[in-house]
Amino acid sequence: MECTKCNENGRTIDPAVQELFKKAADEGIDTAWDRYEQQKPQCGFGELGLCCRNCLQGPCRINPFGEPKTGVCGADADLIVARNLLRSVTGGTASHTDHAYSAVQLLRLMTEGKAEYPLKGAGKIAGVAAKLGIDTKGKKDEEVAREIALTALADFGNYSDAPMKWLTATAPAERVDVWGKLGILPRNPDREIRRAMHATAMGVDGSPMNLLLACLKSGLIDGYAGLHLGTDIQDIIFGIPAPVKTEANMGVLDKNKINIIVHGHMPEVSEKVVEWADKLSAEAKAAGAEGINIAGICCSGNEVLMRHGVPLAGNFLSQELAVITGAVDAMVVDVQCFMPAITKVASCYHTRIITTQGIAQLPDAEHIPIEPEHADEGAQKIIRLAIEAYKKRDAAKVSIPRHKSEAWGGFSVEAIVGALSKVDAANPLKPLVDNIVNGNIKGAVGVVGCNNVKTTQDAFHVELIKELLANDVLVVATGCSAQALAKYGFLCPEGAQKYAGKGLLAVLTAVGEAAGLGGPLPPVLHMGSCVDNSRIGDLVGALAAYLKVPIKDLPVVASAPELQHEKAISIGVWAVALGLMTHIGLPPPVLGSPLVSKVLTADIEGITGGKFYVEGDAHKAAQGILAHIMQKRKGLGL
Ligand code: SF4
Ligand code: MSK
Repeated sequence: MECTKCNENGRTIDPAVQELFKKAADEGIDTAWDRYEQQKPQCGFGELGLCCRNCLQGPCRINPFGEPKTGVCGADADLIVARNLLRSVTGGTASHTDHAYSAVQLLRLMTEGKAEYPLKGAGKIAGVAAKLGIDTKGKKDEEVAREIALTALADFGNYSDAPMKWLTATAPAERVDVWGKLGILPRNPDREIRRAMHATAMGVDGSPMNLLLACLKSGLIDGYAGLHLGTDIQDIIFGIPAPVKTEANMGVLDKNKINIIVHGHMPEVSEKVVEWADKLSAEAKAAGAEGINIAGICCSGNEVLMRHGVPLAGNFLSQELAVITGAVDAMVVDVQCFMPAITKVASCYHTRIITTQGIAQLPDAEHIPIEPEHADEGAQKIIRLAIEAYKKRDAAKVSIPRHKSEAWGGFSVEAIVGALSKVDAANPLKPLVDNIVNGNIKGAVGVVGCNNVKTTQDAFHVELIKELLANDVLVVATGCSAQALAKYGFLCPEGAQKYAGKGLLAVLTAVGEAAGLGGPLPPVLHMGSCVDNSRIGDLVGALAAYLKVPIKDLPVVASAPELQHEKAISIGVWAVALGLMTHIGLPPPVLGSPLVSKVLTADIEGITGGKFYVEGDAHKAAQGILAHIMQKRKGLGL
């Protein structure tokens, strides 16, 4: 599918969403973009991070152009901004860590025979166990899996001052050393999250620099107690993803089938929905449908795309529009990134919104818990509710845009190394590194993160990546960024000819053909969901280890062009702690403090080797990223 120009309001370049805007307008339904207009002008103090509500003497706000320069307690702009930033990073960290904790508990219950999930990722167990120093000799997979789960839980129960094991076991040793010297190695992740909330309370930490160090620590908790832990455990439970073909955008919805959308982040929910949709397809047919069609939105979609090739209906800002097709019978949500507005939109149709997690309920939704011990029962109820809803579908209200693109997913590190090993079995990373050295590949960019109503949906992802690919930059993607790129043909082999520069195309073709794909690899490799950013971290760490240099010296950049969630900020802080320049298309609310802004975009480079790079124009951002890559190449003598 070709990307088209933005519609008249500059809202989106997605033609399917544009089409559905017209339907929404005809039917009098508001979406996030309409609500954004109603919010304008948004509060300038809030945008700059200069509002404090941390005690009941406030809210206090700092005037960046004059008085007052302090809040009632004397906190100035730097302190208020740094405190707000730490709360925001910690919010993102808590989200990922709680998500990972659920997966760990599920694995523990599975090893006690108490959870209705089979162990599908035996291939992951040995590698994770080796990193954690768990002896596997003579033990069954379930026994080792249990020790892995208990090791993770020991981190959450750690009452000593020793750093958390998952970090020291999985992060590059050079980084652990740097972070140790900075005094930011996290201990028990829950304790550190608690401490960050405490430090930012009224009358506790008054040092902006100390708070910024705490931000880095919080980023590390996100990286290792959230992302890495989450990916490792989910791969053990659900299997290591392998390349798989699918399709993306609203055209994947099928008017002849019962359409169920999985939305959120937890594969323990989306996997069960996929399983029971298949098992209950006869009931769907008995209701007059041709079958059950599961489609994804956000990272629940990414999880089942990576492991089963489940198609994508859209990314973050598409969620309401998917319901507006009138063809969605049920939307099943778990945690994070579903808008409270979806129940109101759904009330205009027959669509059932189904919540599944105790911490994430919606007043007008159906709540069907998916819990480890009763997941099958819950999933069956969900499918049957969707079948009932389908019977009430109003054909006159159904309009599914035809737009969709072929897309490939499933590029775990194991899958990428597997493909490279077809070129050099003894030394799989060698072909990649050789091509970086000879300049066929200039460098690599990991593009991640969300959509945000403040920027045209998908435009930044697409324009930035087009320019980087044309300049022979290898691109990997996760989250809603991967979904954006999926919609416009960046995730299929044909996209390589269209978008990749000569050098990059030669490499993608050589690896793709050696791996038996009969053509090039897609120009953008989909590495998974937001927690799967750990896969990007592992790939970058492996490259650094191969070259025997720190990550900060590699020609590698991270980018979140259209970020919206606190999780995107905490992931970004982790990337900066790893030593990566991290581009963001929108600034977080820190511009009210020249000190904090300077530390994040400049001074921190002298501490971790990474820094934030804020640029809201796609072309300028591409040029800035390319300049950084060339500078790093020069540093390596390339
Ligand atoms: Fe105002 Fe200080 Fe209270 Fe914040 S902590 S609301 S700046 S008095
Ligand atoms: S879902 S965090 S909108 S990427 Fe992971 Fe998408 Fe951002 Fe949510």
